[in-house]
Amino acid sequence: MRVVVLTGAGVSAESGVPTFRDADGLWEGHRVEDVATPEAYDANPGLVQEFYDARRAALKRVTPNPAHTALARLGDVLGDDLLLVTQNVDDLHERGGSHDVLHMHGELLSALCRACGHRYRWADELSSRPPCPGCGVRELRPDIVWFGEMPYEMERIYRALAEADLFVSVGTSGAVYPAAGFVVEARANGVRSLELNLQPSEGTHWFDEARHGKAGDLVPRWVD
Ligand code: BV8
Repeated sequence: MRVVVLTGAGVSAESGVPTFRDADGLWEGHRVEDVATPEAYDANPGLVQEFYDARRAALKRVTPNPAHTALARLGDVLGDDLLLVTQNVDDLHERGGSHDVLHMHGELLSALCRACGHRYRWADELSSRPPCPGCGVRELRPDIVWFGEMPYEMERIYRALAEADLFVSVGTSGAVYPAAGFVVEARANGVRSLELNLQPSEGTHWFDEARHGKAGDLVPRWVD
């Protein structure tokens, strides 16, 4: 069976990673426009760098939860028949045992050179924005897809959505596109869809089935 799973901040919530739009959300203290856009970075690179440095540092204090490890078990069973796409920029899927995770919005543990486009594993000294190891230009930035930027590997995602037997969305509000439109893409291709979320998402009406509760409970029950 070919499965596409999309995860959002809700899959990491029980690990202690703040979500974006819940009461104590991540954007608290920052307007999205102030930190998650290329314009914000150009206007105030220090603020944006601090925002991502803080989230990267917080990764050391969190651990995968049963939702992450259940999705890793699913990957062990399905192999290449599972495409795990995450909107999250944390590394909890990998630390939970998943392989080949598709980070459509980039990763905290990666840096991108705006001059040559090369992506690097993050190292703490990159916070001081040294010259790019590849091209020598001082244009390294967080490897995060900001609003108005094209998410990574969209072709691969749409191809998988067209060929899947099942699309499962876990822990996302359905507030941000193009990820929020994946369920519509699945339906257009006759692919069954399931939502696993704490509460109905903005797109819940598009899903064939929706189960509401904590990812740490719902995902292992669905996988096992
Ligand atoms: C693009 C990285 C085009 C940053 C992020 C009008 C209509 C449609 C679209 C648009 C529009 N105006 C503008 C747009 C486009 C825009 C967009 O969608 N805006 C929205 C606000 C309307 N999208 C973009 O700009 C995208 N790019 O469109 O490019 C283009 C075309 C050609 C060429 C170039 C460009 C890029 C969007 C990516 C932005 N980056 N993240 C960072 O991390 O700092 S977005 C960010 O919010 C997340 O990555 C995530 O993707 C997104 C949604 O967050 P969620 O993960 O869903 O988290 P949220 O808090 O919202 O929800 C958590 C859910 O979990 C809740 O439902 C909650 O109930 C649940 N939950 C909580 N606890 C649990 C739980 N569930 C289970 N268990 C629990 N324990």
